[in-house]
Amino acid sequence: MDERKKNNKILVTRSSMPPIDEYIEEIKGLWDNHWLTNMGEKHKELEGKLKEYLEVQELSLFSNGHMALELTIQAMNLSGEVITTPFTFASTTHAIVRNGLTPVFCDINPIDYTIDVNKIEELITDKTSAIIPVHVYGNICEVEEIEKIAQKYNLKVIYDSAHAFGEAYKGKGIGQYGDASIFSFHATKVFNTIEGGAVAYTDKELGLNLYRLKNFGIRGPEIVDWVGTNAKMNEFQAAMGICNLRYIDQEIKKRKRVVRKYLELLNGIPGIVFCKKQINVKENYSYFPVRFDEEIFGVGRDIVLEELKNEGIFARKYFYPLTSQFECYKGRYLGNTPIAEHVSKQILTLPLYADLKMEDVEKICMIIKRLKYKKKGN
Ligand code: T4K
Repeated sequence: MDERKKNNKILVTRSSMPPIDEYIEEIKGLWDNHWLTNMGEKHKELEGKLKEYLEVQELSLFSNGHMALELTIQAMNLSGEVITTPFTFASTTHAIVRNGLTPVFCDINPIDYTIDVNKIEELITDKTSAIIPVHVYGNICEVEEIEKIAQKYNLKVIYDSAHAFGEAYKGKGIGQYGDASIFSFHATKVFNTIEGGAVAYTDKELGLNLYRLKNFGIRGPEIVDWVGTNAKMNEFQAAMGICNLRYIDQEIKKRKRVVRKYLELLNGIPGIVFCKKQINVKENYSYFPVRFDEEIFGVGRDIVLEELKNEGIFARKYFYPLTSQFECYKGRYLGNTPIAEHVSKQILTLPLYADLKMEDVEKICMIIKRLKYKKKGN
Protein backbone atom coordinates (compact mmCIF):
# COMPACT_ATOMS: atom_id res chain seq x y z
CA MET A 1 0.00 0.00 0.00
CA ASP A 2 1.48 3.40 -0.90
CA GLU A 3 2.02 6.19 1.69
CA ARG A 4 -0.97 8.24 0.55
CA LYS A 5 -3.35 5.32 1.00
CA LYS A 6 -1.79 4.45 4.37
CA ASN A 7 -2.52 7.94 5.68
CA ASN A 8 -6.07 8.01 4.34
CA LYS A 9 -7.13 4.67 5.71
CA ILE A 10 -10.85 4.10 5.97
CA LEU A 11 -11.64 1.72 8.82
CA VAL A 12 -14.82 -0.25 9.32
CA THR A 13 -16.00 2.33 11.79
CA ARG A 14 -14.86 5.41 13.70
CA SER A 15 -15.89 6.45 17.18
CA SER A 16 -18.32 9.33 17.43
CA MET A 17 -16.99 12.01 19.73
CA PRO A 18 -18.60 15.17 21.06
CA PRO A 19 -16.90 18.57 20.64
CA ILE A 20 -13.90 18.47 22.99
CA ASP A 21 -14.94 21.64 24.83
CA GLU A 22 -18.26 20.08 25.71
CA TYR A 23 -16.58 17.05 27.18
CA ILE A 24 -14.15 19.21 29.17
CA GLU A 25 -17.07 21.24 30.48
CA GLU A 26 -18.85 18.02 31.46
CA ILE A 27 -15.91 16.59 33.41
CA LYS A 28 -14.76 19.88 35.02
CA GLY A 29 -16.87 19.27 38.11
CA LEU A 30 -15.00 16.04 38.78
CA TRP A 31 -11.98 18.18 39.73
CA ASP A 32 -14.10 19.86 42.40
CA ASN A 33 -15.79 16.87 43.95
CA HIS A 34 -13.12 14.22 43.29
CA TRP A 35 -15.86 11.64 42.91
CA LEU A 36 -14.67 9.57 39.94
CA THR A 37 -16.60 6.33 40.08
CA ASN A 38 -18.91 4.16 42.23
CA MET A 39 -22.25 5.40 40.96
CA GLY A 40 -21.58 9.14 41.09
CA GLU A 41 -23.63 12.07 39.79
CA LYS A 42 -22.78 11.58 36.11
CA HIS A 43 -23.64 7.91 36.39
CA LYS A 44 -27.02 8.76 37.86
CA GLU A 45 -27.69 11.42 35.26
CA LEU A 46 -26.81 9.17 32.34
CA GLU A 47 -28.88 6.30 33.70
CA GLY A 48 -31.92 8.57 33.89
CA LYS A 49 -31.39 10.05 30.43
CA LEU A 50 -30.88 6.66 28.84
CA LYS A 51 -33.97 5.22 30.47
CA GLU A 52 -35.92 7.95 28.77
CA TYR A 53 -34.15 7.68 25.41
CA LEU A 54 -34.39 3.91 25.24
CA GLU A 55 -37.98 3.97 26.57
CA VAL A 56 -37.31 1.32 29.20
CA GLN A 57 -38.64 0.96 32.70
CA GLU A 58 -35.38 0.07 34.48
CA LEU A 59 -31.77 0.38 33.42
CA SER A 60 -28.47 -0.53 35.04
CA LEU A 61 -25.17 0.78 33.70
CA PHE A 62 -22.06 -1.41 33.40
CA SER A 63 -18.37 -1.06 32.62
CA ASN A 64 -18.97 -2.71 29.24
CA GLY A 65 -21.57 -4.66 27.30
CA HIS A 66 -19.94 -8.00 27.94
CA MET A 67 -20.07 -7.69 31.73
CA ALA A 68 -23.67 -6.55 31.41
CA LEU A 69 -24.49 -9.81 29.63
CA GLU A 70 -22.33 -12.11 31.72
CA LEU A 71 -23.70 -10.74 34.98
CA THR A 72 -27.31 -10.74 33.76
CA ILE A 73 -27.00 -14.46 33.08
CA GLN A 74 -25.52 -14.93 36.54
CA ALA A 75 -28.14 -12.75 38.22
CA MET A 76 -30.89 -14.90 36.69
CA ASN A 77 -29.28 -18.00 38.15
CA LEU A 78 -29.69 -19.93 34.92
CA SER A 79 -28.72 -23.57 34.69
CA GLY A 80 -27.95 -26.25 32.09
CA GLU A 81 -28.40 -25.26 28.46
CA VAL A 82 -28.96 -21.93 26.76
CA ILE A 83 -30.14 -21.66 23.17
CA THR A 84 -28.29 -19.01 21.18
CA THR A 85 -26.72 -18.38 17.77
CA PRO A 86 -23.06 -18.65 16.75
CA PHE A 87 -23.32 -15.77 14.24
CA THR A 88 -22.26 -13.11 16.71
CA PHE A 89 -19.29 -11.52 18.47
CA ALA A 90 -17.28 -13.67 20.90
CA SER A 91 -18.98 -12.01 23.85
CA THR A 92 -22.38 -13.71 23.48
CA THR A 93 -21.06 -17.27 23.62
CA HIS A 94 -18.32 -16.47 26.13
CA ALA A 95 -20.86 -14.97 28.54
CA ILE A 96 -22.81 -18.24 28.52
CA VAL A 97 -19.77 -20.51 28.87
CA ARG A 98 -18.14 -18.33 31.54
CA ASN A 99 -21.29 -18.89 33.62
CA GLY A 100 -20.71 -22.66 33.45
CA LEU A 101 -23.63 -23.12 31.04
CA THR A 102 -23.79 -25.03 27.77
CA PRO A 103 -24.54 -23.03 24.62
CA VAL A 104 -26.82 -24.87 22.23
CA PHE A 105 -26.38 -23.36 18.81
CA CYS A 106 -29.50 -22.65 16.80
CA ASP A 107 -29.28 -21.69 13.13
CA ILE A 108 -30.06 -18.21 11.83
CA ASN A 109 -32.46 -17.24 9.09
CA PRO A 110 -30.93 -16.17 5.76
CA ILE A 111 -32.93 -12.93 5.55
CA ASP A 112 -31.69 -10.90 8.52
CA TYR A 113 -29.31 -13.41 10.19
CA THR A 114 -31.18 -13.46 13.51
CA ILE A 115 -32.16 -16.71 15.24
CA ASP A 116 -34.42 -18.95 13.13
CA VAL A 117 -37.49 -19.14 15.34
CA ASN A 118 -38.69 -22.26 13.53
CA LYS A 119 -35.66 -24.17 14.76
CA ILE A 120 -35.73 -23.23 18.45
CA GLU A 121 -38.30 -25.71 19.75
CA GLU A 122 -36.48 -28.78 18.46
CA LEU A 123 -33.46 -27.76 20.54
CA ILE A 124 -35.32 -27.43 23.84
CA THR A 125 -34.62 -30.18 26.37
CA ASP A 126 -35.42 -30.52 30.06
CA LYS A 127 -32.06 -28.84 30.73
CA THR A 128 -32.85 -25.67 28.76
CA SER A 129 -33.21 -22.60 30.97
CA ALA A 130 -33.02 -19.67 28.55
CA ILE A 131 -32.77 -18.29 25.05
CA ILE A 132 -30.18 -15.62 24.24
CA PRO A 133 -30.95 -14.28 20.76
CA VAL A 134 -28.90 -11.53 19.14
CA HIS A 135 -30.31 -8.49 17.33
CA VAL A 136 -27.33 -8.83 15.03
CA TYR A 137 -26.36 -5.64 13.07
CA GLY A 138 -29.41 -4.06 14.70
CA ASN A 139 -31.71 -6.47 12.85
CA ILE A 140 -34.53 -7.21 15.24
CA CYS A 141 -35.23 -10.86 16.11
CA GLU A 142 -38.76 -12.21 15.80
CA VAL A 143 -39.50 -11.11 19.35
CA GLU A 144 -43.16 -12.12 19.39
CA GLU A 145 -42.46 -15.71 18.31
CA ILE A 146 -39.60 -15.96 20.80
CA GLU A 147 -41.91 -14.70 23.55
CA LYS A 148 -44.48 -17.41 22.71
CA ILE A 149 -41.86 -20.17 22.83
CA ALA A 150 -40.41 -18.84 26.08
CA GLN A 151 -43.83 -18.78 27.71
CA LYS A 152 -44.74 -22.26 26.48
CA TYR A 153 -41.56 -23.80 27.94
CA ASN A 154 -41.05 -21.41 30.84
CA LEU A 155 -37.71 -20.09 29.62
CA LYS A 156 -35.98 -16.81 30.30
CA VAL A 157 -35.10 -14.56 27.37
CA ILE A 158 -32.09 -12.24 27.40
CA TYR A 159 -31.58 -10.25 24.21
CA ASP A 160 -28.07 -9.40 23.16
CA SER A 161 -28.99 -5.92 21.95
CA ALA A 162 -25.37 -4.77 21.70
CA HIS A 163 -26.10 -3.54 18.16
CA ALA A 164 -29.62 -2.26 18.73
CA PHE A 165 -29.16 0.98 20.66
CA GLY A 166 -32.12 3.31 20.23
CA GLU A 167 -34.13 0.94 18.07
CA ALA A 168 -37.82 0.30 18.49
CA TYR A 169 -40.16 -2.43 17.31
CA LYS A 170 -43.85 -1.70 16.80
CA GLY A 171 -43.33 1.61 18.57
CA LYS A 172 -41.78 0.07 21.70
CA GLY A 173 -38.16 0.57 22.75
CA ILE A 174 -36.31 -2.65 21.89
CA GLY A 175 -35.15 -3.01 25.49
CA GLN A 176 -38.74 -3.67 26.54
CA TYR A 177 -38.71 -7.14 25.00
CA GLY A 178 -37.62 -10.25 26.88
CA ASP A 179 -36.70 -10.55 30.56
CA ALA A 180 -33.64 -8.40 29.94
CA SER A 181 -31.84 -6.74 27.10
CA ILE A 182 -28.17 -5.79 27.11
CA PHE A 183 -26.66 -2.88 25.23
CA SER A 184 -23.03 -2.13 24.39
CA PHE A 185 -21.69 1.41 24.50
CA HIS A 186 -18.24 0.44 23.20
CA ALA A 187 -16.25 3.00 21.21
CA THR A 188 -17.28 1.25 17.99
CA LYS A 189 -21.00 1.49 18.64
CA VAL A 190 -23.69 3.92 17.46
CA PHE A 191 -23.69 5.40 20.95
CA ASN A 192 -20.54 5.17 23.05
CA THR A 193 -19.31 5.84 26.56
CA ILE A 194 -15.77 4.83 25.46
CA GLU A 195 -16.32 1.42 27.04
CA GLY A 196 -19.68 0.76 28.61
CA GLY A 197 -22.93 -1.10 28.57
CA ALA A 198 -26.31 -1.44 30.20
CA VAL A 199 -29.06 -3.88 31.03
CA ALA A 200 -32.71 -2.99 30.53
CA TYR A 201 -35.12 -4.99 32.67
CA THR A 202 -38.39 -4.76 34.58
CA ASP A 203 -38.03 -7.15 37.52
CA LYS A 204 -36.81 -5.11 40.51
CA GLU A 205 -35.27 -8.17 42.15
CA LEU A 206 -33.18 -8.75 39.04
CA GLY A 207 -32.10 -5.10 39.32
CA LEU A 208 -30.99 -5.61 42.90
CA ASN A 209 -29.01 -8.72 41.96
CA LEU A 210 -27.36 -6.90 39.05
CA TYR A 211 -26.34 -4.16 41.44
CA ARG A 212 -24.90 -6.69 43.89
CA LEU A 213 -22.94 -8.41 41.13
CA LYS A 214 -21.44 -5.27 39.64
CA ASN A 215 -20.38 -3.86 43.01
CA PHE A 216 -18.80 -6.75 44.93
CA GLY A 217 -22.09 -7.72 46.58
CA ILE A 218 -21.78 -4.67 48.84
CA ARG A 219 -25.14 -3.65 50.33
CA GLY A 220 -23.89 -1.35 53.06
CA PRO A 221 -20.67 -0.36 54.85
CA GLU A 222 -20.73 -3.61 56.80
CA ILE A 223 -22.89 -5.84 54.60
CA VAL A 224 -21.54 -7.94 51.75
CA ASP A 225 -24.11 -10.57 50.90
CA TRP A 226 -23.14 -11.74 47.39
CA VAL A 227 -19.89 -12.82 45.77
CA GLY A 228 -19.97 -9.98 43.29
CA THR A 229 -17.34 -8.59 41.00
CA ASN A 230 -16.51 -5.08 39.77
CA ALA A 231 -18.30 -3.96 36.61
CA LYS A 232 -19.14 -0.34 37.39
CA MET A 233 -19.20 2.46 34.86
CA ASN A 234 -17.00 5.37 35.95
CA GLU A 235 -17.76 9.10 35.83
CA PHE A 236 -15.58 9.82 32.76
CA GLN A 237 -17.43 7.17 30.80
CA ALA A 238 -20.79 8.49 31.98
CA ALA A 239 -19.78 12.07 31.05
CA MET A 240 -18.87 10.88 27.54
CA GLY A 241 -22.29 9.27 27.32
CA ILE A 242 -24.08 12.42 28.46
CA CYS A 243 -22.30 14.41 25.73
CA ASN A 244 -22.76 11.81 22.99
CA LEU A 245 -26.44 11.43 23.78
CA ARG A 246 -27.01 15.08 22.78
CA TYR A 247 -25.95 14.19 19.24
CA ILE A 248 -27.35 10.70 18.87
CA ASP A 249 -30.33 11.53 16.65
CA GLN A 250 -28.21 13.49 14.23
CA GLU A 251 -25.55 10.75 14.25
CA ILE A 252 -28.15 8.16 13.30
CA LYS A 253 -29.48 10.45 10.56
CA LYS A 254 -25.99 10.79 9.11
CA ARG A 255 -25.51 7.03 9.20
CA LYS A 256 -28.79 6.64 7.36
CA ARG A 257 -27.46 8.87 4.57
CA VAL A 258 -24.38 6.67 4.24
CA VAL A 259 -26.48 3.50 4.11
CA ARG A 260 -28.80 5.03 1.50
CA LYS A 261 -25.81 5.92 -0.64
CA TYR A 262 -24.43 2.38 -0.44
CA LEU A 263 -27.82 0.94 -1.36
CA GLU A 264 -28.20 3.34 -4.26
CA LEU A 265 -24.77 2.53 -5.67
CA LEU A 266 -24.72 -1.23 -5.10
CA ASN A 267 -28.35 -1.96 -5.79
CA GLY A 268 -29.08 -4.45 -8.54
CA ILE A 269 -25.54 -5.82 -8.84
CA PRO A 270 -25.98 -9.57 -9.30
CA GLY A 271 -24.38 -11.56 -6.49
CA ILE A 272 -24.57 -8.79 -3.90
CA VAL A 273 -27.10 -9.54 -1.18
CA PHE A 274 -28.30 -7.01 1.43
CA CYS A 275 -30.34 -7.62 4.56
CA LYS A 276 -34.01 -7.16 3.81
CA LYS A 277 -35.43 -3.97 5.30
CA GLN A 278 -37.45 -4.86 8.38
CA ILE A 279 -40.93 -3.53 8.84
CA ASN A 280 -42.17 -1.88 12.03
CA VAL A 281 -38.57 -1.22 13.07
CA LYS A 282 -37.04 2.13 13.98
CA GLU A 283 -33.50 1.50 12.76
CA ASN A 284 -30.14 2.76 14.00
CA TYR A 285 -28.01 1.93 10.93
CA SER A 286 -25.28 0.43 13.08
CA TYR A 287 -23.65 -1.83 10.47
CA PHE A 288 -23.76 -2.29 6.73
CA PRO A 289 -23.39 -6.02 6.06
CA VAL A 290 -23.20 -7.22 2.47
CA ARG A 291 -23.03 -10.79 1.20
CA PHE A 292 -20.99 -11.69 -1.84
CA ASP A 293 -22.29 -14.78 -3.58
CA GLU A 294 -19.16 -15.94 -5.40
CA GLU A 295 -21.01 -17.97 -8.04
CA ILE A 296 -23.03 -14.97 -9.18
CA PHE A 297 -20.78 -12.05 -8.25
CA GLY A 298 -17.73 -13.67 -9.81
CA VAL A 299 -15.31 -13.35 -6.91
CA GLY A 300 -15.70 -14.28 -3.28
CA ARG A 301 -15.82 -12.19 -0.11
CA ASP A 302 -12.12 -12.65 0.69
CA ILE A 303 -11.06 -11.21 -2.66
CA VAL A 304 -13.31 -8.18 -2.13
CA LEU A 305 -11.83 -7.69 1.34
CA GLU A 306 -8.29 -7.90 -0.07
CA GLU A 307 -8.98 -5.55 -2.97
CA LEU A 308 -10.47 -2.95 -0.61
CA LYS A 309 -7.49 -3.35 1.72
CA ASN A 310 -5.09 -2.66 -1.16
CA GLU A 311 -6.86 0.67 -1.52
CA GLY A 312 -6.60 1.49 2.19
CA ILE A 313 -10.17 0.45 3.02
CA PHE A 314 -10.62 -1.91 5.93
CA ALA A 315 -13.96 -3.70 5.85
CA ARG A 316 -14.43 -6.52 8.38
CA LYS A 317 -15.66 -10.09 8.35
CA TYR A 318 -18.20 -9.62 11.13
CA PHE A 319 -18.98 -12.46 11.94
CA TYR A 320 -16.49 -15.00 10.69
CA PRO A 321 -15.61 -17.48 12.03
CA LEU A 322 -18.76 -18.52 13.86
CA THR A 323 -18.20 -18.57 17.61
CA SER A 324 -18.84 -22.34 17.53
CA GLN A 325 -15.73 -22.67 15.36
CA PHE A 326 -13.40 -20.70 17.65
CA GLU A 327 -10.29 -22.60 18.79
CA CYS A 328 -11.61 -22.61 22.34
CA TYR A 329 -14.96 -24.18 21.38
CA LYS A 330 -14.15 -26.43 18.43
CA GLY A 331 -15.99 -29.73 18.79
CA ARG A 332 -17.16 -28.88 22.31
CA TYR A 333 -20.77 -27.99 21.66
CA LEU A 334 -23.42 -29.41 19.39
CA GLY A 335 -25.21 -27.38 16.78
CA ASN A 336 -26.37 -27.79 13.23
CA THR A 337 -26.07 -24.32 11.72
CA PRO A 338 -25.59 -24.59 7.93
CA ILE A 339 -27.13 -21.19 7.16
CA ALA A 340 -24.91 -19.45 9.70
CA GLU A 341 -21.88 -21.18 8.19
CA HIS A 342 -22.89 -20.17 4.70
CA VAL A 343 -23.58 -16.54 5.61
CA SER A 344 -20.37 -16.19 7.62
CA LYS A 345 -18.34 -17.24 4.57
CA GLN A 346 -19.99 -14.59 2.37
CA ILE A 347 -20.44 -11.65 4.70
CA LEU A 348 -18.49 -8.42 4.77
CA THR A 349 -19.38 -5.36 6.83
CA LEU A 350 -18.47 -2.27 4.86
CA PRO A 351 -17.20 0.92 6.54
CA LEU A 352 -19.99 2.85 8.21
CA TYR A 353 -19.87 5.82 10.55
CA ALA A 354 -21.64 9.13 10.78
CA ASP A 355 -18.91 11.22 9.16
CA LEU A 356 -17.97 8.80 6.41
CA LYS A 357 -17.74 10.98 3.32
CA MET A 358 -20.01 10.36 0.37
CA GLU A 359 -16.97 10.38 -1.89
CA ASP A 360 -15.49 7.55 0.18
CA VAL A 361 -18.69 5.53 -0.17
CA GLU A 362 -18.50 6.16 -3.92
CA LYS A 363 -14.91 4.97 -3.95
CA ILE A 364 -15.72 1.79 -2.01
CA CYS A 365 -18.60 1.00 -4.36
CA MET A 366 -16.46 1.75 -7.40
CA ILE A 367 -13.82 -0.76 -6.24
CA ILE A 368 -16.51 -3.39 -5.71
CA LYS A 369 -18.07 -2.74 -9.11
CA ARG A 370 -14.67 -2.80 -10.77
CA LEU A 371 -14.07 -6.28 -9.38
CA LYS A 372 -17.32 -7.47 -10.85
CA TYR A 373 -16.62 -6.05 -14.29
CA LYS A 374 -12.97 -7.11 -14.30
CA LYS A 375 -14.13 -10.67 -13.85
CA LYS A 376 -16.89 -10.37 -16.41
CA GLY A 377 -14.85 -8.70 -19.09
CA ASN A 378 -11.69 -10.81 -18.90
N1 T4K B 1 -22.52 -8.71 21.90
C1 T4K B 1 -22.30 -8.37 20.62
C2 T4K B 1 -23.21 -8.89 19.58
C3 T4K B 1 -21.23 -7.53 20.29
O1 T4K B 1 -21.02 -7.21 19.00
C4 T4K B 1 -20.41 -7.03 21.31
C5 T4K B 1 -19.29 -6.16 20.98
C6 T4K B 1 -20.68 -7.40 22.64
C7 T4K B 1 -21.76 -8.25 22.90
C8 T4K B 1 -19.84 -6.95 23.80
O2 T4K B 1 -19.92 -5.55 24.03
P1 T4K B 1 -18.63 -4.78 24.69
O3 T4K B 1 -18.19 -5.56 25.89
O4 T4K B 1 -17.56 -4.68 23.63
O5 T4K B 1 -19.23 -3.45 25.07
C9 T4K B 1 -15.34 -4.59 18.14
C10 T4K B 1 -15.73 -4.04 19.50
O6 T4K B 1 -14.62 -4.01 20.39
C11 T4K B 1 -16.84 -4.80 20.17
O7 T4K B 1 -17.40 -3.93 21.13
C12 T4K B 1 -17.94 -5.16 19.17
N2 T4K B 1 -18.95 -5.99 19.77
C13 T4K B 1 -17.34 -5.88 17.98
C14 T4K B 1 -18.39 -6.25 16.95
O8 T4K B 1 -16.41 -5.02 17.36
P2 T4K B 1 -13.08 -5.61 17.31
O9 T4K B 1 -12.13 -6.57 17.92
O10 T4K B 1 -13.49 -5.83 15.91
O11 T4K B 1 -12.57 -4.09 17.49
P3 T4K B 1 -11.36 -3.32 16.82
O12 T4K B 1 -10.46 -2.86 17.89
O13 T4K B 1 -10.77 -4.15 15.73
O14 T4K B 1 -12.09 -2.05 16.20
C15 T4K B 1 -12.83 -2.07 15.01
C16 T4K B 1 -12.72 -0.73 14.35
O15 T4K B 1 -13.34 0.26 15.13
C17 T4K B 1 -11.31 -0.22 14.15
O16 T4K B 1 -10.84 -0.66 12.92
C18 T4K B 1 -11.45 1.28 14.18
C19 T4K B 1 -12.67 1.52 15.03
N3 T4K B 1 -12.32 1.97 16.39
C20 T4K B 1 -11.89 1.08 17.32
C21 T4K B 1 -11.58 1.48 18.58
C22 T4K B 1 -11.11 0.51 19.61
C23 T4K B 1 -12.47 3.32 16.72
O17 T4K B 1 -12.86 4.14 15.87
N4 T4K B 1 -12.20 3.73 17.97
C24 T4K B 1 -11.74 2.87 18.93
O18 T4K B 1 -11.51 3.30 20.08
O19 T4K B 1 -14.36 -5.60 18.26
